[in-house]
Amino acid sequence: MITVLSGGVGAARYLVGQVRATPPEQVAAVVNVADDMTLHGLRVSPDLDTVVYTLAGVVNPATGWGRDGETWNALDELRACGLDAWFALGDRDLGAHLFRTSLLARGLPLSEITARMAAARGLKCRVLPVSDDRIETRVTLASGDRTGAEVGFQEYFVKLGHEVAVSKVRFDGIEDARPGPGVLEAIEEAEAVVIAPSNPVVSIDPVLAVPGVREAVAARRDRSVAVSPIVAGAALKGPTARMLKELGSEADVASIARRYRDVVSALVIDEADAGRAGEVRAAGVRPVVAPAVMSSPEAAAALARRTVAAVIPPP
Ligand code: FO1
Repeated sequence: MITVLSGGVGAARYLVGQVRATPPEQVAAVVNVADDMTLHGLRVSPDLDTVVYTLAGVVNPATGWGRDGETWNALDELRACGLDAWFALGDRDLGAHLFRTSLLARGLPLSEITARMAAARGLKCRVLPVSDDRIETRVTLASGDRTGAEVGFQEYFVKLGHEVAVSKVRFDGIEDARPGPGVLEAIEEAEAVVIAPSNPVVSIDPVLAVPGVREAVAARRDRSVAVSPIVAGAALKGPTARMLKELGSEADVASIARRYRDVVSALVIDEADAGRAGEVRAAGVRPVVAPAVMSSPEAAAALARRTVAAVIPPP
């Protein structure tokens, strides 16, 4: 089993490579749920949907989230009713949200619903929400006319276009959250645990912060490896580099190594960062230099092979 701790778009692209590099039945994605929210009465789970849609080959290729071939009639109707519909739920995507929300209302846990959605899409790998409990990322704004206000993650990310500075991130509900079914086992029994190239602050931290998860990964440190989401001082996607700096870290591979050193023994860094391998080593993490920009599924598969090989001893 190869277990991949995952956020949204970056992780989904890495997972496409992992299921090419490894039999998909032997891959488990443990996915962040702290970006989730309730909107128009619907339960939205962006990272779970991004992972499932991407692995199923039905994701919107232009955005990396949402469905391909999407139409927006329902959104247009909401706006026609006068609603400030800032979060774009497409007509096809709404189907998935109706399914998830109605089954949650019948008392099914998110893990069971996600397993059904993944199986219905023909996925052979496991997609495990890190928790069935509600965890909500809350962000304190540090610039603009709402400085000091705390908002939900999607309000910061989508409504405010992640253009405002942030001074604090916290995960509401995390202390009482329990790991979802199969999550700790997937970490304990894995041949390799991979931290995907996702935003460390808002995608990986809320996975590791679920009580028991960080400890389980740390116990497998020799078999755990991260893929740097930072290449040459910039994020592959989204506001990762800026968030790291705003919250007091550097946006470079050495800082990623320091952040993860208690849970991983190796860090995959891009060839562009080969010159900084010594700083990664000085942080107590083995650097592995490999092309880390996933420009195609083949490139993602090659990255997954190099990543897993970094912590699995040769036979
Ligand atoms: N991201 C945007 O930038 N704008 C949107 O309107 C938007 C809608 C949306 C709907 C469903 C979904 O699953 C994801 C959506 N996302 C949107 C992406 C989402 O905000 C991000 O993927 C994350 O939560 C960050 O990982």
